[in-house]
Amino acid sequence: MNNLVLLSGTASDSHTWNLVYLQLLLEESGYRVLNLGACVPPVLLADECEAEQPDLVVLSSVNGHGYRDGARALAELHSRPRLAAIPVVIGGKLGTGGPEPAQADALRAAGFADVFDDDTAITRFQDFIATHVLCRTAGTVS
Ligand code: B12
Repeated sequence: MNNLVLLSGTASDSHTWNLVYLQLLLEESGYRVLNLGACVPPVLLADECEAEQPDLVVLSSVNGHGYRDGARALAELHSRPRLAAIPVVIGGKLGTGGPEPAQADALRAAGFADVFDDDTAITRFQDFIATHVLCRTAGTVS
């Protein structure tokens, strides 16, 4: 059975083509994808993660509120012991003024496995899923 990726928009974000793009990219890379769609509140996101136990959670936001929405989503996920080991990443246009490295580092410090918010996002994300997710399943990465 292929690895399952749970893909979701953030609570305030109504954009959907970013999610379609990422779903296709992940499926073409061999992953199963559960796409929750846009405007997903943290509690619903965490409920779905508890039910599905995905190998990776991918959050996407392009409306400019991603740094803030992402932090709230992660806080809910990490408040639940059964989700503690599942890596969570976020990417897109997370602020309104372009990439903000300090904000991205704050999200990493809060517990995101990585943050993809600049021109290298897709390339770095492809490297991430090829190594981290497959290695985690094989038991070589905690
Ligand atoms: C189409 C569009 C809309 C449509 C959305 C239709 C739909 N079904 O999705 C409509 C008209 C509804 C819309 C609404 C709004 N929009 Co709009 N929209 C766009 C637009 C023109 C294109 C977005 C798009 O579909 N791109 C195609 C997809 C495939 O690309 P993408 O979204 O950029 O995602 C790429 C990357 O960001 C990255 N990526 C995204 N997520 C992730 C996650 C990971 C993990 C990784 C690795 C990569 C990644 O990968 C994708 C492929 O490269 C952009 C401007 C632009 N040219 O980008 C503005 C834009 C995103 N919108 C914007 C805004 C402000 C809004 C509104 C708030 C406007 C308003 N005042 O109402 C609302 C949103 C309300 C809300 N609650 O969210 C701003 C966001 C500002 C910012 N972040 O700096 C933008 C950038 C326009 C601008 N220049 O100001 N929008």
